[in-house]
Order: sequence, then C-alpha cells, then structure tokens
Amino acid sequence: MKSFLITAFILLSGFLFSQTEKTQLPLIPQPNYVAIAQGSFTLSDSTVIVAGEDQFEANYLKSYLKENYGLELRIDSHYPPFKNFISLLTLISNDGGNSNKEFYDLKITTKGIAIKANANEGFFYALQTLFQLMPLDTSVRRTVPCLQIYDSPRYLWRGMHLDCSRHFFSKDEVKKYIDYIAMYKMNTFHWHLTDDQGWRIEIKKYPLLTQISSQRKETVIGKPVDKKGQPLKDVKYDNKPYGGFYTQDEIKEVVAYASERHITVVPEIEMPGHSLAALAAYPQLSCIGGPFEPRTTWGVSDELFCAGNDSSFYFLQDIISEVIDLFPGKYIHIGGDECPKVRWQKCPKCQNRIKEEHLKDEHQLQSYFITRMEKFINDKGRQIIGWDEILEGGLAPNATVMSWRGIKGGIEAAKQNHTVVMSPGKPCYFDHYQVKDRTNEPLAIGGFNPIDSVYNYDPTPVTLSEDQKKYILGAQGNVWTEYILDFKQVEYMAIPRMPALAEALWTKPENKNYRNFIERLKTHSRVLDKKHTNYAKHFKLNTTSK
Ligand code: TNX
Repeated sequence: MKSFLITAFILLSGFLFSQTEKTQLPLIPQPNYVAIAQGSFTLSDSTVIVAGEDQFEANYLKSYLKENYGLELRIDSHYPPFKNFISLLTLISNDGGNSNKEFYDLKITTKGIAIKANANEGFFYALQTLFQLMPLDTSVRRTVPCLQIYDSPRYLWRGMHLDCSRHFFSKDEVKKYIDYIAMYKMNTFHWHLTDDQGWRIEIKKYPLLTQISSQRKETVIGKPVDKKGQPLKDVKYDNKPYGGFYTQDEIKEVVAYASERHITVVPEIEMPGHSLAALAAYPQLSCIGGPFEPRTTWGVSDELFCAGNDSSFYFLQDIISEVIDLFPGKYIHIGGDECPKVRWQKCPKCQNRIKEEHLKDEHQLQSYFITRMEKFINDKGRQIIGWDEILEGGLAPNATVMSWRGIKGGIEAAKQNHTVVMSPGKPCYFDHYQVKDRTNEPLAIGGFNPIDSVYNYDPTPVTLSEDQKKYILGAQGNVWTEYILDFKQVEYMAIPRMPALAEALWTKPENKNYRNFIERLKTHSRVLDKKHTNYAKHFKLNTTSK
C-alpha cells in the first residue's frame, strides 16, 4: 500500500529524480528515494516547530538551529502547518506498532518542512538529513531545496566500535564519537571496556578493578613485533604510567546521551581471555595464581580466567550484574576472542572440570565457559554476543556471533540459525592503513582497508540461502587503539571510513555509487571542517585509494 502511494505521489507531483541531481545534495548516507522539486524554503525567526513540547527531537532541532544559525524558534503543538513551519507528525499505522521505526518521510515545499515518521528514530534521521542539507558556511545557509525523501535503512545493525582499553578516551570524547555515529544514521556503539592493557569501568563490588587494573606502569613505544609478526627483542618503553576509567555516573551519562540519539551501547567485558588487567588485581582467579600486572605491550597474553574455579564465574557474574544495570540494551558482548589454551591444558582444576563435565578438550571448555555465562545473562533477560571464536567447541544456544576473522564464522553461525554481525578485518578494521603509501601516515597496526573497499562492502554473503541471509543483522567498523594515541587520531582513522560504511549499511545497492559518494563527501567535508574534525583527506585528491 505504502509503495502504491509513493508511486502515485511521484506520478502526480511531477518531482524530478536523477543521479546528477542526487549529486547536488550532500547527503550521507544516500537516502533510498529522493525527488528534487522546483524552489526552496528559507528558515527565519518566525518559522514554527510544530511538535509536542516535550519531544526530544523537537528540542534537539530547536537547539541545533540556535547553536548553528542563531535562530530562536518556538515549539507549538497547536500551530496549523500551513506556512513557515517545520512539522514533526507521527504516522498513524494500523499494524499494531510493527511499522519500521527508522522510516522517515521528509517533504520540503516553499511553505515549510513536513516530517513524518512512525517513531522518534525516524524523526531523528529526518533531522540528520535536514542538517546535512543546510550548509554551515555560506550565505544561503538557512535555505533548503524543495524535495521529497522517503527513507529507511537496509540493515538493522549499523555499528561502530571503539577500544578504550589500549588507549583511554574521556567521556566527552566518547560523546563526540557518538555524535559522528548519529550524524551518519548508525545505531550501535560497541564500547570495548576491558582488555589485558587496562580495565575501564567502575565496578562497585570490586574496587581493585579501578585501583589496580585501570593503570599500567608504562607503555611500549612503537611496534613490539617485526614485519612477520615475530616479537622483537629490543623493545622500548616510555616509563610513563598510563590509566583511566569511567565512573558508573559517567557511563550512565554516555548511555543516556547515546540513547537520545537512538544509539544502543553494547558494552564489552572480555572473558575468558584478554583479561590480564583484571587478573592483576584478582590473581587468585587465574590458573597459575600470579603475580601479574596490566600488560604494557600489545599482543595476546597466555593468562586467562581459570575455568575450573567456580569463583571466576561468581566474579564475572557480579560484574555482569552491575553492567546490566548500567546498559539497558539487549546485548552484552562477552568477548571470547584469542583465548590461548596453554594454561588450561596444565591446570588441574581446569582438567578436572573437563572430566566432570564430560568435555572433549579445552575448546569445549571454552564453550562450557561461555554457555555458563550465557545462561546467567539470559536469565537476566539479555542476550550475549561474542567474537567468532565462540563457535569453537560449540556455540552457546542463543549467542549472536561477531565475525572478525573474515566472514567464515558469520557464515557458519547463520547456517546454525544464529544471528550475525559482520566485522571482517578486511574491510571493517579501521585501525588498518587507509592508503597504500604509508610515508605520511601515522603508525598503524598494518593491513590495508581503503575507503572504496569499505564503501563497496556488502555484509550479506552470497553463498547463504535466502532464509540464512536473514540472520545477518548488519556490520560494524572497529577502531582498535594499540597505535591510536589520542582522539584526533581516532577521528583520522575513523572518518571518512565511518560514513563509507554507514552508506554501505543504510543505502540499497541500486542506490549506491562510489564516485557519487566521493563527490558528496567533498561537499559534506565542509561540515567536518566546521567541527574541526581531523578526518583523513586523501579522498579529495582522487577517487581511488592508491
Ligand atoms: C584482534 S578483533 C583483536 C584485538 C586487536 C585487534 C587489532 C579481536 C576480537 N581481537 O584484540 O586489538 O586485532 O587489529
């Protein structure tokens, strides 16, 4: 019915639509239907926002216009939207609330701006589109072209990750990162909060996690491995203590900030591996008993939680209980990646567990570990997501898999009817280099993920059946920070690969075009300049990634 109405509307209204005209609109991600009409609308002091006064989106619009254009607009729920208005009207659906929450309908005529959506998500995305249409830096900046946009995303999970363990980013920097995620209509922020090199979340029951685990005594300088990945003998350290953590109040503030922007925060608490920082404070939960200190170099540690000791589970369950109270989203990320088995192989308690539980080997012990934690998390009404190693030894019954070692794990999980988030190293790791010539690039972990390969990424493997394809929720860009020392460098590595991925996940393949994207990005970069974003500018020189 909706598509019939849209077609009828296009035929009757005489709106024009062509690829060239799309180019003129600096929108990222490209909306799925755009028709440009004659004329324009100019916002003025007397423009009225027609919406409920307590609606977040109406107030968000009001403050954006004040901050960027000095306009002080009134919000009035009774003002009839005949002329000089921006209206936010909820579509009345008769499907019991099943309609797409992220859909929006944005119509600009010479009389005003009418936004319709099923839910606040749709209003929020319509406003992002509107903001991108309003240049921040020219004399015609309050004027927007007449047009009609109908839009909704291709994928449900449009994610960005940030590693705050290897290097720490303040609450305000994390909020800035969330602003970028919001601007590109992405909806998931994966917050990597714990790792070998630092524990970053306050847990009231275990104060040593912030007193000891959040601090490392120094940090390795440069790369601790050679070109082949072999450890170097001669590594240098900076002799500077490094640390930081988020208090629970700060976490709540970030989660609330994200939630207003319709972004779900997925916290990651690593287990059973990548946990040396936690074990430095609680060494009795390891297999060999310590002593340990938070890791000062990069790479993977052999130490991990002892799977034969019930106290490891009680400890992690206490932590997860506090985490669940702080993060209202459906998913808790339990890590599960890169978990060496050498300690478990030699540990009498772990071997005893293998015997008692009739497990075959240490891989099945890892599966036992994750399944036991999954049961606890499911009983609290939440779902686990983990890196693709959680497939080894058998997948926990309700787990979602984040596929990072290529797409194999994702394919395997979808075949087992488990939901999947694709995040293969190529092209989703934004800690890799973005251009071939590394001469002027900051030191990065390695690899090569140019913007065009990010843009052209399609997360749905062609080898899956139509039924299995439904398990692919979407994809995510990961920003690991071993070699990313400050937030300016986060911006450099993430942007513009983040908007490229945003378009890959939002826009239907038939509406995508790489050259067109680069042209839009060039215009859009004025917005980034205005924000003083330290984005990578290679795309301005050419449209290829050499
Ligand atoms: C692999 S991705 C890791 C991280 C590193 C990253 C560097 C994953 C699950 N584990 O611990 O930071 O590579 O690219």
